[in-house]
Amino acid sequence: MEPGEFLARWSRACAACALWCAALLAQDPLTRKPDRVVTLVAERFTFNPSKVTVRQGDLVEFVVTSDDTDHGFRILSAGIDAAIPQQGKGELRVRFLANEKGQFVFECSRPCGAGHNLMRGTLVVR
Ligand SMILES: [Cu+2]
Repeated sequence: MEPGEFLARWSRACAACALWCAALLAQDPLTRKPDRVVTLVAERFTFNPSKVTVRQGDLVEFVVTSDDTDHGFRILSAGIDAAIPQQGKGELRVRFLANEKGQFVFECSRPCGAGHNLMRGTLVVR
């Protein structure tokens, strides 16, 4: 093989690889733009709204803030469990890929008082 042809082959291969990497990044749930951004407010002892409906296939980003103390945001079936900082200390952003249709429970996962066990909502994927 001529040196020039060798270089040309390699540069074509590199260009293909770069395109492939860009395509992968665009699909990656960590880097791609969400289809839905859902804002939730947590306060003793509710989430507002407490029912969220999304479409199957959506990449959903939850943006959760607290109106009082520390809370948690858990979707057990999705392996999500993260802390919601207390009021004024920022927000939680967490992503959920709605692969499966159905109803899922989201709930508080940090003991926050007498009604903690009742602090839950429903995520509907349809
Ligand atoms: Cu709680």
